[in-house]
Amino acid sequence: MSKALDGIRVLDFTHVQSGPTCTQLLAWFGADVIKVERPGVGDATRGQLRDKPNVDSLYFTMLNHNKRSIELNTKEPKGKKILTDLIKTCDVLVENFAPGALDRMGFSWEKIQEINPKMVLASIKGFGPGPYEDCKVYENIAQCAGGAASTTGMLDDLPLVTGAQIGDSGTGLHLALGIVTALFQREKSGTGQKVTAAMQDGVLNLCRVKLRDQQRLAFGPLEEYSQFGEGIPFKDATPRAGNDSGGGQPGRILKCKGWENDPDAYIYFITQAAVWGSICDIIGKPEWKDDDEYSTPKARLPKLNEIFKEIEFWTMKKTKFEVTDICNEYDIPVGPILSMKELSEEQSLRDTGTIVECDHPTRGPYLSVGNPIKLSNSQVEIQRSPLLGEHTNEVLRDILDYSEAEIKDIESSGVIGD
Ligand code: CAO
Repeated sequence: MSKALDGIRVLDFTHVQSGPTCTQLLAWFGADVIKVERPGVGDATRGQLRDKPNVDSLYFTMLNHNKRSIELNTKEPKGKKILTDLIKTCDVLVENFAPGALDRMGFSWEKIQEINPKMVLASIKGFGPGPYEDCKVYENIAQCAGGAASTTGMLDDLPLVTGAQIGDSGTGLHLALGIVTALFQREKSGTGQKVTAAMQDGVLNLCRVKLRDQQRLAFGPLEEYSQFGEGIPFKDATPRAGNDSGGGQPGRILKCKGWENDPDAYIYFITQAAVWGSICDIIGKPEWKDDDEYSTPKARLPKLNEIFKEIEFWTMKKTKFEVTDICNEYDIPVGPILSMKELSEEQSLRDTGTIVECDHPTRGPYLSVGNPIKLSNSQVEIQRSPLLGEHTNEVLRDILDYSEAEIKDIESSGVIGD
């Protein structure tokens, strides 16, 4: 079966998480992704958070599937010549260096266009143009600068960062969409273009509903926030909403059987208006159905603490899976809090390829998250990440058509490592 991005070649100058997420997606869709790494060093994540000595870390292996790796010192003249030849043969160059690094290397956007006018240059930076454009940025900085941290956590506690990598992987996803869109436009225009995704912008895009709430504040309190029912006044910025549901249907995280010992024995329970009657029946409060104090969503808003307490009396007597089964029967939207252990053992995720087991020559078998985006005509086979420089010779020989003599000469120069 052909793959969606068959025939697209990507020069992957990415490292750490944000850029590699993007190029991994392109590789899963069939692009030939060639990762360029510093000789002898490679992507810093190869050696970070290692669980086993002297093998590529899970950090690296889980972000660099289906890619080829070449070692190349792109600051040396011979390395620059090879990079120039690679730019000529590639469709996309993706990078997430610190601001200015590509220019310092001698490969400005103008220079890249001169070498290959069809090239799409895609970059992730922490910030777009403005006061912070020169700053280096990691995940949690982006979460803080993009509005996620100020709106996450409990009202009376510190701002919180989330475990979801919305700054890195989120921005990688944004960039991937920009790249395929630029490739689509190239079909008509014949030329490439520059695609940029700033991590602050990506996080803010994912926090869109919080900017919605910021504007609503001018017109009165946010009635679906718990603090409204608790009589706590709102200030002038969108507050932290704890585990309140983001939409107009109030929800909370409630204890389930075993919560005293199991940190994940909880359920997310949404009191969707459409199924309010069923909720009253299953929790043993049928009288609430016809009581004006409880029967309408508006009447319930100031009483959410009391209502969720009653629901929790019921959920605490059942496991999170029992609550899920019962509620699903009545179309009540609930979600068990699933631990990483439970997710890693979930058969249905294995069946769809969302969780995959890979083998690796030096580390052995490991679990990874496969492609979460499914295309019916572009099946993905998840391949292990490459060893450092595993494909250097193959790329020089088969893609750049260098002769054996040229390759020997390059080898002796040191620009592709030992
Ligand atoms: N050959 C020769 N030199 C190379 C090379 C190669 N193959 N690959 C990289 N380099 C050089 C770069 O050119 C740069 O050199 P200069 O500093 O002299 O210009 C140097 O290596 C370091 O690159 P860097 O500044 O990008 O890396 P860093 O570790 O200092 O910073 C990071 C890392 C992530 C903070 C920074 O790259 C950044 O802000 N990136 C943009 C935002 C981003 O993607 N952040 C997400 C990271 S995941 O949390």
